[in-house]
Amino acid sequence: MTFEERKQFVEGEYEKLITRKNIRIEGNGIFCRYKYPVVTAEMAPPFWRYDYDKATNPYFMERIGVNATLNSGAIKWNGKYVLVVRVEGADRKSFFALAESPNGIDNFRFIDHPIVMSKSGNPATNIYDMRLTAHEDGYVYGLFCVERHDPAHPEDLSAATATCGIARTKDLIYWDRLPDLKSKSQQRNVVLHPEFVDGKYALYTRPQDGFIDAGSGGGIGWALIDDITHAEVKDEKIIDCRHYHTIKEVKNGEGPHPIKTSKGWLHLAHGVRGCASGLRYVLYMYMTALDEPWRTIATPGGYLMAPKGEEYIGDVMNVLFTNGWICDPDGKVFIYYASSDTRMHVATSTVDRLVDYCMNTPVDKLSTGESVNTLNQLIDKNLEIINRK
Ligand code: BGC
Ligand code: BMA
Repeated sequence: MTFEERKQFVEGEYEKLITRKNIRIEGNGIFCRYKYPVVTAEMAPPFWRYDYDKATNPYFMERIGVNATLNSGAIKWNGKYVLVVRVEGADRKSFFALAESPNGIDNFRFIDHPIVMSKSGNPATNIYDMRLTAHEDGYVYGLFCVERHDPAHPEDLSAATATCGIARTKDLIYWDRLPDLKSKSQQRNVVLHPEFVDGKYALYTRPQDGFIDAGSGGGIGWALIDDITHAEVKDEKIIDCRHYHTIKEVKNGEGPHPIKTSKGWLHLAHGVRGCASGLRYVLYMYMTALDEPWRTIATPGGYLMAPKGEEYIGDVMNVLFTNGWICDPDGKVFIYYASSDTRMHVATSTVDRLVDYCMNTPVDKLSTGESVNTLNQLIDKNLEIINRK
């Protein structure tokens, strides 16, 4: 193919992909998946990946590869469904870029430039997994993981540290970077609560012993912050604990910030357990009290969503991860999740359904005997209804 032919081919394939209509799949009544992923590496604009100058790129070859589009923050902005996508290049560096859709389920298109995130003191080697919060103080905050090589282990090339980076914006384009969160432990999966609590900013935290190990970290934490421009975790309490032989035995972490409902705050999180093939990441939910967002009031057992079909396959297999959802004024909820650190998907539900799910799904009583009892109660109740006829 000539330069012109290749250019036409690349642009044609891209447009076809971007404008493909998504198809809703009826499921278990709690949520609906969609047939196609909403953002993939192939949806990065050709002008990010190709040099359009015939003199310097006579074969119209790709120059800058995009490896994956994953763990995206989400927000409704000027009537559009906006994702702050974690884009990972072929060089393993992640950055943030905005992709917008008119309907939340397809036609996501990246805006021209990725976000240029300014430095805060110590420069980062990588940044990823932004949680967006339109806070009642009037700013939109982005909290994300900042990864650096661990200076304590210069000889170990894999030794890293995880810190929470904080930036805020009024337009999603220009971001003011604030100092990184100070905390006694390393932190990943930190999320800003949208309202002041006792006049303070409130964070969902995830203390961890090391870069990978949650260790004695215990689970999802809660901390009040005096000054967001010099944020420091002084006191942290665990509000959603890990347990032996559950979907969150090894780690858990808050997803996006919780959705406020008349019945309480709806939380979406990820849980991790170990298995012979590595770590298995699934999504789960819980609810906390309206007036005390740190107090759990509903803890449905098991997972809400686990990998299915092609979702199992990717750079990091057996992973579903979420850090973004959007709740429309009519109560429709768009859950944005990534599969296997490779691509973004959407699932839809409603506030009413998700509250019903949280309130009426049996809790995990932590043993096989209890699980069979719970199952038998439902079977007995159902058989009575069925046999009544
Ligand atoms: C990766 C993250 C991952 C973390 C812990 C980082 O280097 O970029 O995707 O969650 O390591 O495994
Ligand atoms: C984590 C997360 C994600 C990632 C997941 C699986 O620790 O913070 O970045 O999706 O691992 O690799």
